[in-house]
Amino acid sequence: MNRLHGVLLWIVLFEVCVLSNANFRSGVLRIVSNFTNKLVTTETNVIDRKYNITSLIWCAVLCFSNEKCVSLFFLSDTHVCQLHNVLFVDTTDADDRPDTKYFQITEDWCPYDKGYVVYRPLALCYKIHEDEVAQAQAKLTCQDEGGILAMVKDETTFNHLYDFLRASSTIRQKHFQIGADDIAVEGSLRWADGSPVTWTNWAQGEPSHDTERCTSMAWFYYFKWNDIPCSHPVGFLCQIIKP
Ligand SMILES: [Ca+2]
Repeated sequence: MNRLHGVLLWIVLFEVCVLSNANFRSGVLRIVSNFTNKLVTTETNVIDRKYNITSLIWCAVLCFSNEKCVSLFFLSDTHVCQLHNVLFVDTTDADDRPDTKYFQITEDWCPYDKGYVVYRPLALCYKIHEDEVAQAQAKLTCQDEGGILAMVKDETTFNHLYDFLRASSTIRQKHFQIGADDIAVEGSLRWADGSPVTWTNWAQGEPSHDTERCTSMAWFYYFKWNDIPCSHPVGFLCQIIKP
């Protein structure tokens, strides 16, 4: 893989045969170039680590074959393939490690070139916006990208977003708006797609005020929910559902 040195963005499209069920699926492997020669060594988000993997393509096949795999480190000198259930976004969480490359896997329906991350078990992809804006602007920004504010309709979705937000230092201590509000009818919380909110994950003592009609995942509540004023500028999460 030495020929890839110096390539800032390398995308390869290929068909992956999933040996367990013989289905063919198409996937995209995208280098996360700012992590070149860096390795995240914390074990928290490792879902598998394989040795004697001599090629990047084989490492990618292992990742595509594991539905929870979101990203991989490939150590080309020692032939180690390390799979993760999240995408890391902060290089300060990684150690220097020569001959290492980091890749995000994604699918062609997910606009990874705009910063979206696919999570196959939920058939959705999502994007963190760290810029802090009021809910109306957050909604517009998601719409401009072909998405909507993220809907956290069940515990499985929450757990994945929790893992993702907790995995990187720069986002671990920020609040993120999600797409639940009761702007239309006070006291009747609805998701961004208009469906009623049935599963909730409020932090203790929340929701706290009738005037707080939008919702954020609050870092100081370990990303459990806090009702907030809709005019309050906060980061936000967009999502795109698999067509
Ligand atoms: Ca509140």
